[in-house]
Amino acid sequence: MTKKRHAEIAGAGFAGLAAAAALGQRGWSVRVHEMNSELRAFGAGIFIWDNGLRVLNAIGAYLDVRNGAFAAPAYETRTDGKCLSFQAINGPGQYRLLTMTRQHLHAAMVKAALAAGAELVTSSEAVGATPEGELLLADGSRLPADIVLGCDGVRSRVRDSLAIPQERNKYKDGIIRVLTDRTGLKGGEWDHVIDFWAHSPRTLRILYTPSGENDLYMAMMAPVADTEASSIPINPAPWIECFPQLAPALTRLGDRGRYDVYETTKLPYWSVGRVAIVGDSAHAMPPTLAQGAGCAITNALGLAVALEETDTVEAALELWEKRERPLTDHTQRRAAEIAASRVLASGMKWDDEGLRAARHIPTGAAMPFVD
Ligand code: FAD
Ligand code: 3HM
Repeated sequence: MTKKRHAEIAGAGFAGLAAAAALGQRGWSVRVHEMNSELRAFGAGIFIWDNGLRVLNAIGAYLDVRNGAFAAPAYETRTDGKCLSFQAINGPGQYRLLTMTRQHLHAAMVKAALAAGAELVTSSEAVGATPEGELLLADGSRLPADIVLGCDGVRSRVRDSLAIPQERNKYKDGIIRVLTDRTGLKGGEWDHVIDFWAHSPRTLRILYTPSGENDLYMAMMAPVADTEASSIPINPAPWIECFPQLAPALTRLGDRGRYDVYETTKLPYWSVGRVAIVGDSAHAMPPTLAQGAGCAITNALGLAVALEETDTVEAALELWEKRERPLTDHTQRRAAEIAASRVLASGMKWDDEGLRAARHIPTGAAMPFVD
């Protein structure tokens, strides 16, 4: 009998959990280290397009995700009160896009990783890795593995310990993400995803997103320079002035929400020796195409498949990056152009440039959806 191959993974976010489930399904022993004391998601809501849904299906998380997520019948853009684009979604032959709370997605993925046999360890902080395949923890332990994955997010310690050069960009806008309830905003048009933009009296935007039976996610974009609108706790006055129809939700936000500036990280290569950098640690992108997690989980599954298809870890890493990277690079580049130009204010284009990742069938995820 051959010994099970072993993976040590830093980070129990979407990338780490997808990798853990996909490797566990393929007979690996897997341990995931999460620095936080609880397994939970941070942030508010999330959009998962068809490509991400296919990955969730492949790792056994799809039904748990679909039950409790929201399938809006339409996605609109309204700028200064005018409807600039309207797309029916989630019907037969249409784009599939589920919206949900991050906690809902995370819980389903934790369940899938555990079902695949992964061990999930909390309060376990990674501080680095060696190219030979050791994960280094803050408590001084060195854990040998056949492969180490740095799924530890945009500020990845694993990546930085390997001195991989990074290209980083920040943008002029940022986003307050907040979850509230849908009281008073249900039924008819209030079941649509609506991208509200205002150019006067100032430039602000609210991506209004029903995200479950009672959950409403709002991604509230404000320029970094607009200190009044970007402040936390949220100051409702400038927002209500631009979007009076959302006053019922805007007046009950209290001290919820956080403001993050868009940022991008790009690496010249995604692996060093036996260490792979997966997810935001490798390719953080602005959220404008809602594909950061979609690409992260696609690449996590793609890596597990490449490891199954090749004889050595080195060959798998080469195949993986060659196969998965072009689409991630494209998506990151396009998301960055959209962030810099604010072109979404003139309506979403629903074209191949923007939706290439959404249309893509990820490696290892071509099977029919479970129902
Ligand atoms: P993370 O989600 O950051 O997870 C990293 C995990 O590692 C965390 O659990 C963290 O606690 C843990 N960790 C960190 N450091 C260590 C360490 N040293 N040791 C151990 N554990 C560690 N994507 C979409 O697909 N759809 C969207 O709608 C969408 N909306 C977005 C909106 C905004 C405003 C932003 C900023 C991003 C959005 N994204 C979206 C992108 C998405 O959030 C990320 O791409 C995704 O979270 C990346 O997952 P990850 O697992 O790589 O990293
Ligand atoms: C889901 C999502 N999509 C787009 C943006 C954006 O353009 O900032 C933010 C989001 O949370």
